[in-house]
Amino acid sequence: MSEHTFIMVKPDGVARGLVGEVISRFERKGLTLERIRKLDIDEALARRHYAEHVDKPFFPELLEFITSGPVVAMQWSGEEAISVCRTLMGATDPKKAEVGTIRGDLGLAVTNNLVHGSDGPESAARELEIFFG
Ligand code: D4T
Repeated sequence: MSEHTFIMVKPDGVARGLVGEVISRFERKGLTLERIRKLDIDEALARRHYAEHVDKPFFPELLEFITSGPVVAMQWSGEEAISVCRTLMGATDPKKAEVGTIRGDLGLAVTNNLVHGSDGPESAARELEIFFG
């Protein structure tokens, strides 16, 4: 079943010049890039996007990181795009992510873990609405 998902290259990925690398991996998989925009996330937007994490102990660090520089927000589509993108991204902690995944190949720290991808249809719809309206 074709799905839409929300993917974001986080500030570390943008700062390191890895936007093209991330896009290339999704494109080579056969997914379709439908929308893309570069923006700065302010505190209000961060609290909205990470609503489920605002009370977690790591939120202050996550907030500082995600507002530290521009991000690249994208809408991708394709067959089972949500889980396919999560697989290509790898585990949340890049130290544990498998080699061959974006985080496994390119990342080390759990806060600056390069990319975000929606974890289900509801979060995909919610996040696409937040970033693209
Ligand atoms: P995102 O949402 O960025 O795609 O990450 P995941 O879906 O893979 O992981 P998550 O929701 O559990 O975590 C959201 C975000 O918080 C950062 N984080 C997470 C952190 O800084 N410290 C932590 O201990 C955890 C668990 C990384 C991703």
